[in-house]
Amino acid sequence: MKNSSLAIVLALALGTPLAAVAQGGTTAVELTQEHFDQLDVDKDGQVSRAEYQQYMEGAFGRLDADGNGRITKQEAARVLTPEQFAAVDADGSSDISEAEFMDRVMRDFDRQDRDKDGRLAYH
Ligand SMILES: [Ca+2]
Ligand SMILES: [Ca+2]
Ligand SMILES: [Ca+2]
Repeated sequence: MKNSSLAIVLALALGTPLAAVAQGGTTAVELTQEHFDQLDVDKDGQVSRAEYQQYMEGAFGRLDADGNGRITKQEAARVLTPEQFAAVDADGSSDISEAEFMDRVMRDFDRQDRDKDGRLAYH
């Protein structure tokens, strides 16, 4: 599954699988207004890097059910396919550290931020 990184992020952040989005071979995974509203904490119509980072740190905490600082396959099973899990587990240790998680999601932010102004705007 290529270019599914935003789907991974959203699945992790929102705690819901986005299997439907990944169907049909499309790579155009878009934030819905609902997703966007959850990320846009100060409701200025844009998701800043800080808002995104804060949200993702919270998402990591929610997924790390036993609070040991690592997301295991079991903890992620609800939201990630094995392929998505492997993509985030950069060092192949079979669990996702907070560093691996944040590295992945912040890279996704930068990729989505096409005009590089540090914000994502809903369109
Ligand atoms: Ca905002
Ligand atoms: Ca854990
Ligand atoms: Ca790892």
